[in-house]
Amino acid sequence: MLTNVGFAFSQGRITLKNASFEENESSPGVTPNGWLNVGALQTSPPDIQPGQFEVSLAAQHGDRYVGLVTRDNNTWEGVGQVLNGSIKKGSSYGFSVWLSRSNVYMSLTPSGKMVNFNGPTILRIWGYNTRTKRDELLAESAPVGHSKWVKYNFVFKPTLDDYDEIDLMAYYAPGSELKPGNLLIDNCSDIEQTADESDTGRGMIETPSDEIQFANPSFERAGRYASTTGWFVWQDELEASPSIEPGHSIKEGEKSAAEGRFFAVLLTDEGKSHSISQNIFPALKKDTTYAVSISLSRMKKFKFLHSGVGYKYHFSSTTQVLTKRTYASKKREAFDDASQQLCIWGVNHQDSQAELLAQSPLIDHTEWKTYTFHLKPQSFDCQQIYFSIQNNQDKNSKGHLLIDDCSLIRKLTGI
Ligand SMILES: [Ca+2]
Ligand SMILES: [Ca+2]
Repeated sequence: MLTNVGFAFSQGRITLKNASFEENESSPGVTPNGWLNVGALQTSPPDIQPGQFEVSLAAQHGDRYVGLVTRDNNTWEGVGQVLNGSIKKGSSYGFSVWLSRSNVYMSLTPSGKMVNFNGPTILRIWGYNTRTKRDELLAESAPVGHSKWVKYNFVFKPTLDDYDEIDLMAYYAPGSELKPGNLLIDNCSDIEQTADESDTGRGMIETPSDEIQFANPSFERAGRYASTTGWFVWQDELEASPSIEPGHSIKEGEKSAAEGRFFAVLLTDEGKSHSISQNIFPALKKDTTYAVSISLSRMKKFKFLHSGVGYKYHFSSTTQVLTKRTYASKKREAFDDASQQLCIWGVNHQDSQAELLAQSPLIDHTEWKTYTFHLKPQSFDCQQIYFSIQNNQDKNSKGHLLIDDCSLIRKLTGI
């Protein structure tokens, strides 16, 4: 009797190799030791995190974890492992894993655009029989939209075959098909046979409260123009392009940043305004109040440099195309005849409408000051935020505003 119990126990528990992804150094495009790369052919393997693509979340267990992405060309990453044993048709198994999503995962799309792979994903767990080549989707998680580690518990029961390999795959969360996303995985449990056959297939989670993080919130990512640095840019028929300073129109040492070294400059001219925007995740919810802080300043004199090469942008909610234009010669043009205010807009992607969520006062100071804004969408959820500038008393004025150091967007409760 005792022997039988012991036998059943050893049959019923499978320990994964390198289950916490500790055996490799942090590195882009590395298949973890003991695992297989089961992503699409001719695409890069997963990443050992943190430290790659601006992912900074500390490991849930040990020092490292694996990062998987979903791409805009219908491919996604995954890791698989041939098991030391197999999971049996008709038996139930318990398995847990810690999952998260990084708010920032800056990388190139297959077509070469630098974007933030921060969309939500789900984890799909597949069983695979290396002999019969049969596979089966054993379980999938709820959407992983949070940026903290959450333990997901799964119970699964193979129905078609026995499986001696399991594959952990990132896949688009419902409604986020073809969105660049990421899934962080750490600390896989043993796979353990269980008598519990309830709730087969779907992970159970507690959703933590969340904060929304801008990519490149302080404009420190190197790049001459904002568009290559995690922000979308719209120049509204202005001849000039929004710039990152110092280094373009402002000389090094002429104006220090509020935080770090660099800041962004928006211009306005006769009611046309530059704007910079980002898709955010999770979306701002209608009738919910959020707070964000942003540092603002201006220059007494500001002359934009139209240099020998400029860029013109075509813009949509998710993509941006730059075309180069060449100026005959360098010229400087003043954009400093009136103070400007920052406008913060929320955009709903389904109906492409924007709602003005908050405005600063007119910024007439040349030192940096931090303003805290309350954002409460009244009309719809907002998947995108953009900043523009104006002077509401002098709409035709020609001016500029310096922006730096955007905080996390925090949900406020009780308001
Ligand atoms: Ca780990
Ligand atoms: Ca900065």
